[in-house]
Amino acid sequence: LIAQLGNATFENYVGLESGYSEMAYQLSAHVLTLGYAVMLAALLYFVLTIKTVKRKFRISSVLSVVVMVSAFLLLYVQQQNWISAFQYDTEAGMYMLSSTNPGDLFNNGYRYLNWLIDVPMLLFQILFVVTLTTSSFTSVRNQFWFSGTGMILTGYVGQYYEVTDPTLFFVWGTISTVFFFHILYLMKQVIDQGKEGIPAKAQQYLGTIWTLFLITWMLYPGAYLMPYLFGGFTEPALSEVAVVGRHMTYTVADVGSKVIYGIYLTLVAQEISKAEGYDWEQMEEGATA
Ligand code: RET
Repeated sequence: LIAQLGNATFENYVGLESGYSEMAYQLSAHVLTLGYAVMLAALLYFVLTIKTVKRKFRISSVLSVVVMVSAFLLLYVQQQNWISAFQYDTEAGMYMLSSTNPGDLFNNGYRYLNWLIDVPMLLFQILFVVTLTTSSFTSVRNQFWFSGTGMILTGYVGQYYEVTDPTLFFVWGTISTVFFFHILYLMKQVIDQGKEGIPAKAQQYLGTIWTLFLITWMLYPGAYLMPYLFGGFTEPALSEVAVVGRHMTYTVADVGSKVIYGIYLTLVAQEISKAEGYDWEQMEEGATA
């Protein structure tokens, strides 16, 4: 198989070796579709709520809009990539790697390059909502950018080796994880400083954002490791369950780290706006009275 597929990801190996059952193939296609549909719906939320926060917080909503548009396009392409890479084989009764498809093999690389835009945007976004007390905005922003792109580029290289060279796969994955820990450290500082001097409700929301951040961002390395989580860490499992598991993990992670995170940041900004005398609900009533 390696002679035929080389550095292709394990989704293709499963498609060539055993193929996908109806449920595994369709579930994957549907989960990928759900992913881009949510991004388009949430795009409307971020546009429609922009005036509910004070002007100084609106860049956060704009960054959510940027993330939604880029994620929508990428996840759409990712779904098209899935349905064109595999084809129903009536003899086998399974979806096999397509022999007639002149296009791509399946690859998660679209995601990684999309993260190159989204990860820095998501990290910058919170800096427009919180006020840093001891760190400098420019310094944190540059470190977020440096470690965000470092984490993704090293992971992108590593994912090519998930079947052909487990050692390289784990070495690149480990380098990527060093950058990831640096991001977690910075984010904890940003959130702790941001909690100072804001309304209790907004502090609570920031606490939720930290938990959400920790859980959803950890799902990405989980998805990277998926073939090894099922294969006992020695060799990748060529199993359709692991493939479906990876699609689901990515989709849950994407909705949490981009959409729910953006909504919570809007809630924080609404609370602080209100405390600073900008009450959009009152203003609306005033306007219609
Ligand atoms: C990789 C490689 C393996 C090690 C680690 C990784 C971390 C990825 C993360 C991605 C986050 C992406 C987000 C995208 C939103 O649009 C690259 C999988 C640690 C944390 C939040």
